[in-house]
Amino acid sequence: AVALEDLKFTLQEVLDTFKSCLSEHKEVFLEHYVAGWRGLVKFMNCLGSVFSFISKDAVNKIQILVNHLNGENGAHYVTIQSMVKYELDSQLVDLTKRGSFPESGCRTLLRLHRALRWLELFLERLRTSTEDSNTSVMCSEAYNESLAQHHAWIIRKAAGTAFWALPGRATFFDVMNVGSPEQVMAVLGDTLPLISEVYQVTEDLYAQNNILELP
Ligand code: 1Q0
Repeated sequence: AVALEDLKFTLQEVLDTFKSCLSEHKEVFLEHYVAGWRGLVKFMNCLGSVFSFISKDAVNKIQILVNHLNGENGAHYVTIQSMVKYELDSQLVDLTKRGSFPESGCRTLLRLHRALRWLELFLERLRTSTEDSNTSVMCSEAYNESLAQHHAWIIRKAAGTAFWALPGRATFFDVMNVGSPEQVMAVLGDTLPLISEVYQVTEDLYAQNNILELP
């Protein structure tokens, strides 16, 4: 049975999870990163079934990472930094074309990482929006500036169609469940810098290792 509390979602909790991602040495804990994504998916599921093709893919990728974490080599997957080092050193990553390692932690996390950039751009728009701002427009602008560049035409088409089904700003804020629009804005203002930091740390790590374009 699913407990009621599990269904109740608050934006604050999800954003707090991203807060706990970073260690004092700026390493990213995979467990918390994945938990953050779980929360986001829960939120997306509240928005309606048109988004289920998106949440299915996200859930699938989350599960791949959880399996690595719980697997016999789980100790190497504690942080994104240790994961990258381990998988590259042990040649567990397809670097140029898909082959033996379609479920490497590195390529799987890269997909979520790119989506995190979308989230950052979208939440930034939401934070600076006004009552008459259109969520579908904000969402597609954020998408076109980020994830879309990594997606085939058919996916872009499907995503674009789904965006038109997004609820309006007021509903969005209700579902977030943090209180008044002013409180939503405050929470966004507090946590966006943390999401940006997690994004940037990961981006730099991937750039240094030359793995930003993994197939
Ligand atoms: C609220 C609306 C959500 C819109 C999310 C935008 C993302 C659109 C992505 C559409 C494509 C999904 C279908 C699968 C694509 C895969 O081909 C692709 C590449 O993977 P692969 O294995 O084929 O190389 N996968 C991805 O790019 C990963 C996409 C993950 C998207 C996860 C989105 C999770 C969204 C959460 C909603 C949060 C709403 C934020 C509001 C504030 C709440 C804190």
